[in-house]
Amino acid sequence: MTNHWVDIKNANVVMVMGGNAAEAHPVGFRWAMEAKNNNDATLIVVDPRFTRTASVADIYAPIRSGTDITFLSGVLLYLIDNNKINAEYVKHYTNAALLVRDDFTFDDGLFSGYDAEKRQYDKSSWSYQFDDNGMAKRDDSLTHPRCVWQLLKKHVSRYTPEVVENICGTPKADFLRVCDVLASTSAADRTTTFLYALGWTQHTVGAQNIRTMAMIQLLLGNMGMAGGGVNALRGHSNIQGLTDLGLLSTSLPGYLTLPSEKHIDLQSYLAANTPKAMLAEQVNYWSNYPKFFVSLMKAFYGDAAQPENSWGYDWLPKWDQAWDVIKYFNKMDKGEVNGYICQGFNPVASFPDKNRVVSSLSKLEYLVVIDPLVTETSNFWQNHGEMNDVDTASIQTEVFRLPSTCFAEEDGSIANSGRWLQWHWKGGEAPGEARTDGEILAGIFHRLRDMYRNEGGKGAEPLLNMRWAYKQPDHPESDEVAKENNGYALADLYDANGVLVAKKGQLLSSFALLRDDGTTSSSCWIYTGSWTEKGNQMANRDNADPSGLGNTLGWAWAWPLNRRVLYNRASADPQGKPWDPKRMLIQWDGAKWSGNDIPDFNTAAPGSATGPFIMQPEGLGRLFALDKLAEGPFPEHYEPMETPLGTNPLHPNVISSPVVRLYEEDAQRMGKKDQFPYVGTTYRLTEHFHTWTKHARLNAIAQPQQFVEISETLAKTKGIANGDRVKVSSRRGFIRAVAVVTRRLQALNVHGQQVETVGIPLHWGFEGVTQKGYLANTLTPNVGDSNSQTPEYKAFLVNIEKA
Ligand SMILES: Nc1nc2c(c(=O)[nH]1)N[C@H]1C(S)=C(S)[C@@H](COP(=O)(O)OP(=O)(O)OC[C@H]3O[C@@H](n4cnc5c(=O)[nH]c(N)nc54)[C@H](O)[C@@H]3O)O[C@H]1N2
Ligand SMILES: Nc1nc2c(c(=O)[nH]1)N[C@H]1C(S)=C(S)[C@@H](COP(=O)(O)OP(=O)(O)OC[C@H]3O[C@@H](n4cnc5c(=O)[nH]c(N)nc54)[C@H](O)[C@@H]3O)O[C@H]1N2
Ligand SMILES: [Mo]
Repeated sequence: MTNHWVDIKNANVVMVMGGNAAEAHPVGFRWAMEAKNNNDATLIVVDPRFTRTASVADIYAPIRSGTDITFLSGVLLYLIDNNKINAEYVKHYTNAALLVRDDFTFDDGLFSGYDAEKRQYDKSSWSYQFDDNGMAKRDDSLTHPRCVWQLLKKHVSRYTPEVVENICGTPKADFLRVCDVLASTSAADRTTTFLYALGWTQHTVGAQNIRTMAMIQLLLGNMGMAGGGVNALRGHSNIQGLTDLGLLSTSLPGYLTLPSEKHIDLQSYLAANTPKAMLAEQVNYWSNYPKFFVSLMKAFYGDAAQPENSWGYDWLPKWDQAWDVIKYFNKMDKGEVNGYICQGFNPVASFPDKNRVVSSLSKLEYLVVIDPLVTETSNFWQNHGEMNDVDTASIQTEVFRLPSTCFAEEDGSIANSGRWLQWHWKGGEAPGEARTDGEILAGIFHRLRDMYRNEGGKGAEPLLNMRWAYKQPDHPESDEVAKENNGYALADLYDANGVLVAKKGQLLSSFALLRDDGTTSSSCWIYTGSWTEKGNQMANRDNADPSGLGNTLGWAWAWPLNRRVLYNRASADPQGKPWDPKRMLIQWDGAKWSGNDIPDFNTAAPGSATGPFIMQPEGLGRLFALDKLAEGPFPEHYEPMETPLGTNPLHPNVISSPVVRLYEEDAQRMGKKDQFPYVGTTYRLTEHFHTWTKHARLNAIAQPQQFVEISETLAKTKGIANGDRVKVSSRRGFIRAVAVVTRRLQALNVHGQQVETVGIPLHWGFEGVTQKGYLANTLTPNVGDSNSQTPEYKAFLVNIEKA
């Protein structure tokens, strides 16, 4: 989230699209209700299903799964055509005025630079025009035919209300009503907050869904504002921490990039990742990249990281392409993987195309499962009839189960969606032989390191040189790791005026103190300030809220630097006056910014040329994304990989995303609408958490048995009655379940045909105390978004029959 949970109460419009917050975030959703009940906010839900969130909404609009870019581009067109934008904000805080290269084009579904063979773009034309000083050219009148504003207007001009209705199946009147309410927040003192989750991310165009919404927020002037922002409601309680700490295949902690094989040395790596300002007078905060990176290497390798060895740069792995789960299982299936360590992951239940996952695991020599529970993955080799039809005797994979504790059995911090790090304390001792994940990993680490020491082997340096300075080497404590994340002064540190700012050995109070000369360490720069010489800031529990905005700066600690609303400089106009005085976040006191939040790093006086989007080298919010996304600098509608239309009404030559992440083996497992005419979509229920709570009797009682949901019209066509057993099949397999016939799902009229949706909750499997069920992921396709590699769990093709 750019904002945070409590801040939702400040919104005038709460737009829930691409998520079902009442169901999946029932505690946080209270803040949406608070906005509705106490701030007179309008709650809008746009979802293929009439959900529990929709049941308390002021406006509900249906949409065909996988078509949100069309809907949101239609909103962009509406705002532009009706002049419902915050014009001053757009002009000064976005890149609307910047000129784009002449060779950037868009035609018949493709942007310039497409290479059909590689299924990739050469993105060099997706850039600005630069002057002799390397600064982007601009036209503040916004009339130049190559300025972002004019190109954007042209690009979205195709997304008329009629096109939205035709592609999304959203009735035109519903769409226009949503537009009208959103448009009301272009007023300087009104905001919309967008709450989204997997209904947007789990598509082959997931990242672009979110981006289109972010563009709306820029046009409305809602970024940086209390009650505004781009707010991902994250999934597992600490999944924000997962991305913060770089647990993605091409990331390092603090949103640094893991080197690729293109960057053969430290210099080329730093050059590629340290942006140069694209406009004069910008903060361009990523220009500090080398400080964050070198401090990370000092945390990893300690004294072994020295300038002579480029701080241990060669010890980091270098990627060729994203080594995500899609690629890994593809290699496993080809027999190219010997062993797999599965920690807190149940891929048989949660990864697409379950039958292929099981056959891939069968090709391993060994599988290690680190988990507090028995999972479908640790028992993948067992035959459970149709639910897991394997030939146990032929599977040679050796499975090791290492029971772990869960979060309630250890101290630690949890990062929530609002970037708050909240410390928690162990609630009880773990049962049986369970150990913490840290202990288990430490045990593996020491044994591996000893083997390398004694027997030698390739690529041992990272292990041999790793810093491991814990009091009990076999049992790192959470507080030790947390302080390592925060970071230390490794020498006395002086500022530019020669004043001592931190003594050797002290915890650092801010990432502004980090250096690229080896005198500081921090294993996650954005967490610097979370545990300082003043103590553990994450354990702060003062909920005083003097402004009434809910920023509670004394409660826990938010990265970066306890800032609650990112880019809060944009909450004031260029002259420094808050757009909405009632919701003032920061203001200029004549010498500095201060107010009800920790001011953004923009220290420039009002009226200066310094833009509020300090992480961008031009300081501006990007309506044109340059080369950041795989499909193009503007969003474009592409059909889901398995489309119920079989065409793209906008450009039949380019149906689905031209750059999807798809392996040939999986391409052969894609279905067509003639055999599988209905849209399948998977989702959650409040009563269960993934496949864990089917082990808990109370949850099993609340939702004991697997079901699927269909509309009354589909039920009639197929002769299915409420409560009948049905078989749902896709190109990849089938499941059986009970049919729930409901008016919550409706056929949508799309491009001259009726599109029906089959709703598939995902919580059942062959383990646990619920009734045994088929894994929903038996049906889903293994195809991913080309930016995030997230699989398309929300839109695929199925058939349904009475069993
Ligand atoms: N009780 C409970 N809570 C949970 C979880 C759980 O298992 N149980 N899981 C947690 C996790 S890990 C996560 S990531 C979050 C997920 O939170 P959510 O994303 O809110 O959950 P989902 O139920 O997967 O999907 C949300 C909605 O997206 C809609 N949808 C599907 N396709 C589209 C589309 O193309 N466009 C639009 N606009 N909507 C679409 C679906 O109909 C569904 O109502 O929930 C978390 N919270
Ligand atoms: N069809 C379909 N598939 C989906 C989704 C969907 O919407 N539709 N949603 C996707 C999403 S958003 C997510 S997040 C994934 C989740 O998929 P997974 O990452 O596989 O997550 P879980 O099943 O929630 O948890 C995995 C395991 O972690 C264990 N665990 C819990 N606490 C600890 C701990 O402290 N240490 C260790 N070592 N293990 C622990 C649990 O017991 C569980 O077995 O599923 C994805 N799969
Ligand atoms: Mo998730």
